Amino acid sequence: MTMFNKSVITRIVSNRYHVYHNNKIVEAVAMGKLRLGQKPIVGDEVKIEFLEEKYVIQEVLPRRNSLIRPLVANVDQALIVMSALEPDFSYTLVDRLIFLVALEGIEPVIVLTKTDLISEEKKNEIELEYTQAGYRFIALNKFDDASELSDVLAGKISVLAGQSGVGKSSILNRMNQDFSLQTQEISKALGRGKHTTRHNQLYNVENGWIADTPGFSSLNFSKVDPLELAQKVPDFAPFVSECRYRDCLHVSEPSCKIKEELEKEKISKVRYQNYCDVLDLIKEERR
Ligand SMILES: Nc1nc2c(ncn2[C@@H]2O[C@H](COP(=O)(O)OP(=O)(O)OP(=O)(O)O)[C@@H](O)[C@H]2O)c(=O)[nH]1
Ligand SMILES: [Mg+2]
Ligand SMILES: [Zn+2]
Repeated sequence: MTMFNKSVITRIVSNRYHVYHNNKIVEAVAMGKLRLGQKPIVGDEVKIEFLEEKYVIQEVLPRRNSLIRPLVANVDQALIVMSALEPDFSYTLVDRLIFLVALEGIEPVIVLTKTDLISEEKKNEIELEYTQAGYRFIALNKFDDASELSDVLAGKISVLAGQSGVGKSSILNRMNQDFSLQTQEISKALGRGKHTTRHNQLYNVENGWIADTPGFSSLNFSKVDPLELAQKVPDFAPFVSECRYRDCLHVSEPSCKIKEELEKEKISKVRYQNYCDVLDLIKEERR
C-alpha cells in the first residue's frame, strides 16, 4: 500500500493533530512557522519529525483539492448518501451534491441507504437513473455489512456527504464494529435541532480513509460560476466540447449538443432539470 506510507492528519483537537504516521496514529504539534501560513486540515499530508520527545509537523504538502463541507483535503471521492425513506429520497438533493462535488473535481459515488424500507421496483428505478448515466451506485440496507463498499474505499480518501439522518455513521459502524459512532433516530435528531455527528475525523477502513461528517442543513451555490457548472456536470462532460459555443450554458443557445442528447434521451431529463434549477438558484443567491 503505497498511499499510506504517507503521513496524514486524521483528526484535529484544538491545536493537537492526530497524524497517521508509520502505521500508527501519533499526536503532533505544528511548528510555529506553520501556523502563520495555511492552517492544516484533516486529510493534509504532512512531513513530521520526532524532536525533543514529541512529534512536530514541519511541513504541509501541497493539496490536490479541498472540500469546505466537510473540511477535508486531498479527497479522492465523495459518497453521496441518501436514504430511500426517512428522510424521503430526493433526486434534487442527490443531484445538487453531485454538482458541488464535481465542481471540486472529486468523483461522486451514489449510496442509497435504508432500501429495506422500499420496494425492489422503487430501488431499481433509482438505481437505473444513476447507473444509466455512468455513476457508481451502491444500495444498502440495515441487514448488509456494507462490505460492498470495500472495493470502492480501498486506498483512497473518501468523505460521506448527505443530510442528517440518512445513515452515514451507521454505514461506518457496520463496516467496523470497533467504531461505535453515535447514531440516532431522525425524529430525535430533528427534535433536538442538532446533528448527531459533530466533528470531522478520518477513519481507517479497508486500507483507505473515510470521513464521517455532520449532515448539512443547506447547500450554497452563490459562489458557483454557471459556466464552470455547465462544463463540469458529469452527465454533460462527454459532450460539452461539441456545443457550438464554448460558453454554452445549454439553455437556449443554438446547436447545443446537450439539448440534442437530451432529445435523444441520452442525457437524463431529471439531471438536466435539476441543473436548470440550480442555474436559477445561482442567479437568485447572487442578487
Ligand atoms: N431501516 C433502516 N434504518 C437505518 C438504516 N441505516 C441507518 N438507519 C437508521 O437511521 C437513523 C440515522 O442514522 P445515522 O447513522 O445516525 O445518520 P447520519 O447520517 O450519521 O446522521 P447525522 O450524523 O445527524 O448527519 C438511525 O436510527 C439508524 O438506525 C437502514 O439501512 N435501514
Ligand atoms: Mg452521523
Ligand atoms: Zn450546450
